[in-house]
Amino acid sequence: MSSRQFTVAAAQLGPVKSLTTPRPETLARMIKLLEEAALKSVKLVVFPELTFTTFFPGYIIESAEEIAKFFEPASPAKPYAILTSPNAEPLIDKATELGIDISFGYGERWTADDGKVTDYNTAVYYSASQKRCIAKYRKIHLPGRYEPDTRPGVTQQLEKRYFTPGDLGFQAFRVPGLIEGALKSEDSAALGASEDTQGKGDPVLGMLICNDRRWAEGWRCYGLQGIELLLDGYNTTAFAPQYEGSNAEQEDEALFHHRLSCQAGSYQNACFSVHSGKAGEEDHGSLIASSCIVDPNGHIITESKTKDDELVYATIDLEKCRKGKERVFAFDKHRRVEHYSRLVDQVGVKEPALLSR
Ligand code: CDV
Repeated sequence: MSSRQFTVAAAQLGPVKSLTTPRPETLARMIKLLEEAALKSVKLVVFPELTFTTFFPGYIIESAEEIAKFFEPASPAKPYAILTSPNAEPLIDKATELGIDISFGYGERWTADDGKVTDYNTAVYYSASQKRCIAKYRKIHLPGRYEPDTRPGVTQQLEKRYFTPGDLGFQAFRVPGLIEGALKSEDSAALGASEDTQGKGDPVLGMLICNDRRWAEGWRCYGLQGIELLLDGYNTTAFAPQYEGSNAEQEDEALFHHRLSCQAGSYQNACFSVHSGKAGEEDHGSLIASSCIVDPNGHIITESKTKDDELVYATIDLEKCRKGKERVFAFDKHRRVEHYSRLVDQVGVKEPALLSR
């Protein structure tokens, strides 16, 4: 094994049926997947967006008290209070016992020091070797709408109602303990100033959540930090009665766009990526499966075969990121930032002026 190899997994979950599905039931399923991961020598397991519950933004929930049940409290004094929440602690304990890092999604209710409360769609990275969370990401691209669609029988997508866009940006982070012999800052200080340390340290990771994977901007922010492995959890609608096409046609198209986004993002930023979905029929609607692991050439190495709980795993070699990073996507050689200002100065589309007759 090259020194930059380790085994990663997407822990796909089948449906979490309803708003009242008992939490311990779902936790037990997650722990079972972790135990399976241990048998396969997996070092990192990625769970879906809003892992612990049904996809609650698919429902119209009127009562503030009911909504609160889907959020975990956090604050500057306790940014990772999720670790000791009864809704998550048994999973954390199991990850620590098995020595497996995990990332998972949940609704985060953040109370700032001035008392302001903000709700986010959040994912964290828990390092088993450090026994703590070493990174947090808050979903930036929130799809759907604020006001429910009032047409009878439609599938709702109300993320703009329940969440505020994330405020943490796309911050890559290094993960200790995954690779033996990774270059550390002390070693690098002893090297000559001209020695290239890129691709030699502890792995560089980043997180996205569901809809974010469709936006090249987030991927590139990570690409510019040398990302080697991107983690992404999702709940993606397979079909909805208000959209055109049969259910099968819509699902095929949803799967095509899911794969296209994951494969393009990995290729264009020369990184591996793990995509972990919640799949199947929940009470609000139907979700695609196809949890997958993608290599830096954009190939899907492995993909789920069911819409149930399923561990999708592969051994990856981060050395394989070097080719793309040093040739086609050697950013330092080929990017032309003098032409990219529109990307940050403009949000919506401005077409060129109309032509005259
Ligand atoms: N949870 C999501 O972000 N879902 C969106 C759907 C609504 C399109 C997604 O991009 O997969």
